[in-house]
Amino acid sequence: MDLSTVSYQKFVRFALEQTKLRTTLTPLPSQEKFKSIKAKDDKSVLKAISFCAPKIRLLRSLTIEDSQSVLVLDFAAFSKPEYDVPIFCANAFTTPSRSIVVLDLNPLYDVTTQHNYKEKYYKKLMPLSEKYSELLPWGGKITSESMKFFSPVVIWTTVASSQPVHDVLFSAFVDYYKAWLELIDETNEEKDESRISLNCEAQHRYLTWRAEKDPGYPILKKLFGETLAKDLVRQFLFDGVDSLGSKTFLDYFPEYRSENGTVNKKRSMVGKSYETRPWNSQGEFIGGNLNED
Ligand code: BLA
Repeated sequence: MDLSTVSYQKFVRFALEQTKLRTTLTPLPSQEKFKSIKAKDDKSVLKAISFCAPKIRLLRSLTIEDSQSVLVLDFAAFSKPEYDVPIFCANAFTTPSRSIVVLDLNPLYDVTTQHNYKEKYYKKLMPLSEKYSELLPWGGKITSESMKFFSPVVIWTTVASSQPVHDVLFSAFVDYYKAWLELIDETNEEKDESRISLNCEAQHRYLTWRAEKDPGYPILKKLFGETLAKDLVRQFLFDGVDSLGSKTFLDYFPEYRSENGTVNKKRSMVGKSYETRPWNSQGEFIGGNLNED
């Protein structure tokens, strides 16, 4: 596909417009800091925006577009820790031949074991994943650790790039983002300090995982060099990783400790699995016990 005919800007514009209809967005300092960074290749066009709102700790978007070779969307939104709302996550990596996509409302708590959390947020949303299961089919084996961060409605797909696929992706993005905004609208502030700290730690664990193991990192490193790529990851994409908690990657994921005490560079200690969708239409996990890995 000719990538100059498609773009992820429309996705970002839609999300901002919809959010502004419901709440007040305030730009964050990280937007100023990263908005004018340039890629080394002089071709990729970068757009970085970040905001907060009364119930939203961080809403940020990074797009990298080089219409000759690649389009990247990394869009996420995190509630403030006073709310246990799932994390909106839209990631797409599109080349002229293929698109790798994750679209989800990533749970704060393990939905395979915490049934209340699953019922609270995902029961109503199950029709969403049914709606797209044919056009955006399961993308095949995946880094097993990722499954703990995915919800029963996750769209994980690798598809041949085309205009119709791009249109379906937009439609799915619209549905999932509206669903997330509804959750934000409806959520009530948690007053119990211990529950607030649990929410905070759940976000911190998520940020810690992604800041260390995101599959997009090698590309960011190639485009921006190691120092800037690291700053982009820790201070922009996964902002909060250095402030929401003090645990380290190895505290959360001790299985990654290598013999000399550093973090094992492998993306997965378990390997890749889940050839087919491990959730049934009721949102029950049918992929075995995630915690036995
Ligand atoms: C591949 N990206 C992947 C894969 C997943 C994700 C699951 C398949 C490889 C794997 O099994 O891990 C995305 N994984 C996620 C997300 C979460 C997760 C969103 O655990 C959230 C919890 N992808 C991007 C960005 C880039 C990118 C911003 O989102 C580039 C800047 C690139 N993703 C990218 C590439 C691959 C990939 C190049 C294929 C390479 C690989 O398989 O490692």
